Amino acid sequence: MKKLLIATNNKGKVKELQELLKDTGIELITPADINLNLDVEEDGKTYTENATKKAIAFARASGFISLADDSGLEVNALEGAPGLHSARYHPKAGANDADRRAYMLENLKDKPRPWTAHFHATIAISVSEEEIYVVDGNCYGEIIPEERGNSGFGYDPIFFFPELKKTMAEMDMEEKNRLSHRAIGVMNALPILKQIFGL
Ligand code: ITT
Repeated sequence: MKKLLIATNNKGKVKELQELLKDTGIELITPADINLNLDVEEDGKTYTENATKKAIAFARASGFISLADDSGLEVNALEGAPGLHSARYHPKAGANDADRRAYMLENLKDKPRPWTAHFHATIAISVSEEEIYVVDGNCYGEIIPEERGNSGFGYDPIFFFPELKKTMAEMDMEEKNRLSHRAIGVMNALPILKQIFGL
């Protein structure tokens, strides 16, 4: 059976992608499964460039078909920031997810609410250096000034769905995996994966 490498070093993404792809009949492997330690410099100007670069680099290093995700949170009151730079959105090196959430709230505190925002995910699948597929997904909500919930990762505790009255961190994985940008991206990738893996 052909294998698919989940080409990310982000443990939160690994868990979600494993769950999203678990009933496809595709055998999933992670970088940890094959002792692959690869840090790809994300110097692209678009999500597509970064996702493609990561998928190709992991495919090249492992020999496996690879699926990468480049994602970010775009906040309208911050002119779309942090966007592509969401993983590095903090002036200090060594900052963690909680520091980045606090930094975002600090930057938003004088701006009028609601702080509307959306998550974006671009998924790239590299079969070879020439055969690359790219799809994406978005999900819409708003940033709230206090953290709620303990699930998920990254900006989930401050990303709120007004119609559901909960943050992404107040959802279990099953619910997040029905609504998230990544879930929609994977849904859009499924026909491509089916074709690649002959399912
Ligand atoms: P890889 O490049 O190894 O996949 P990364 O964390 O560096 O891991 P990105 O460059 O795509 O990945 O950065 C995306 C950042 O956007 C991520 O670190 C979070 O801060 C944020 N983010 C993306 N998806 C998210 C989600 O579902 N929930 C909360 N925050 C998310």
